[in-house]
Amino acid sequence: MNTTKGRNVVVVGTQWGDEGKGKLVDWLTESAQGVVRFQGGHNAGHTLVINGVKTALHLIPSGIMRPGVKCYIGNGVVLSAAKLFEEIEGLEKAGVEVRSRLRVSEACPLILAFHVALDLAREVAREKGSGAKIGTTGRGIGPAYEDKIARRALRVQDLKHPERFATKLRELLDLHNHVLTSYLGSEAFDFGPQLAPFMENGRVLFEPVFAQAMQHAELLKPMIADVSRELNEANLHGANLLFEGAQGTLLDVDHGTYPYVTSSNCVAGNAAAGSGVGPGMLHYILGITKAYCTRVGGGPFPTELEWEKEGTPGYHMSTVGAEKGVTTGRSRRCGWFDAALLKRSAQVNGLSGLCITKLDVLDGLKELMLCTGYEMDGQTIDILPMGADDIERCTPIYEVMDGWSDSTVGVTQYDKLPVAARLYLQRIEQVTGVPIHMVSTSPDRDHTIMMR
Ligand code: 2SA
Ligand code: MG
Repeated sequence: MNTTKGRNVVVVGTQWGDEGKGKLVDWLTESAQGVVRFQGGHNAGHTLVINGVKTALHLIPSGIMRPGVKCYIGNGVVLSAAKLFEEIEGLEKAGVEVRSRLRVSEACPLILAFHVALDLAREVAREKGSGAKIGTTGRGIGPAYEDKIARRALRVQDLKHPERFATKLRELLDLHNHVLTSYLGSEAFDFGPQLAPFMENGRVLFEPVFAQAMQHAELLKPMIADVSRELNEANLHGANLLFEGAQGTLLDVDHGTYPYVTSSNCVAGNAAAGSGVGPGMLHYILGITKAYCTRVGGGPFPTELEWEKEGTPGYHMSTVGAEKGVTTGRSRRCGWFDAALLKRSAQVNGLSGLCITKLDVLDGLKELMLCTGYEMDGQTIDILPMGADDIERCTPIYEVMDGWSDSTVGVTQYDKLPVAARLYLQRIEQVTGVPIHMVSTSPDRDHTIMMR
């Protein structure tokens, strides 16, 4: 990878998230001066293990764990100020300096209490209706992006103008309280202790939302910035920037398994629009790819295995891989590696190279199945089709490969990997057409193989 001055890297998840982006971003930050989040919100969960100490980040870029690195929250992120300050305080308790190094775009749409209420109530309505929940993280992400696209969102910059904020908030509450009570039947809901201070009879109250936002405004003001301009100028002066994707390509609102997706564009191209830089500033696109597949939440998953039954390969992945959501604690579904899915991901992201993570989790499996295409409506296809309805009709076509019994945990040289592991990696490269540039062999940041 070229890490000369002013070269920027985008890190994206190529599957359904949780590919191990946090570790890689942190590791790559050694040669970066700025790390940028450009989409999603605190639905993300990035786990870092540094000197054996585990830290989970949701909203703040992973670069925060490296002293001196600047962190940016771009306009494409939906921001819960409440969660931001929770996270800042947690990091400060652990001795990490945050406030002087974090810049937040004034154009970020805000996530407020009613977005969370809408998210939770909609999921219940979906379950009662079609029975098919999206399985959202319940963080208000979708409703906040809806407000953005409908051009009525309250944004970070509105926090600086209390009267303007109050007027817009009243309008938003009129609309959303109507939806909550008349359409979603929110009076009958128990929204839990987190929302209790903000709600009465299924309606979200103006006063507590406004008061909390104004409190956060004071704390946030020193960090509010013209992130687009700062990134452009930093890069001009030779800074290397790292754009940190959240979730994964198959959760992208356009290219993913729609409608079982998140509400933002997770693909590499959005690093530009979601932070305010030109696409020419995205020099290298690294696709983080788990050596098998996982998915948390609902929606199709062609290579899914039975993962709750002891003794099965799926159970092995789930337990050895500790596959639990970092944000919600939900178990992740597990399955075989899907190279036809990765082909789609390679195209929509324009991947420069792959980083294969969690290879060590496959240690000890006798046989590995690699999906290279699907049977769909009597035809053979070699790339994941668009959207959940078509994907539901796909039956995977597998190649059987030998597993390996030696441990790969902590291996840092490619030629120290077992032969079968190298063949597995080579086959992934062949089918997807993307070179593997890195392999991660444990959550520890030093346990990484650089290929070239
Ligand atoms: P949402 O809340 O509207 O974004 O949910 C929509 C879908 O997107 C999925 N989603 C995720 N999938 C994997 N990882 C995510 N982050 C956390 C983690 C998730 C967690 O790192 O483990 O802890 O549960 C993430 N965020 C959103 C979600 O499951 C829905 O399928
Ligand atoms: Mg995650």
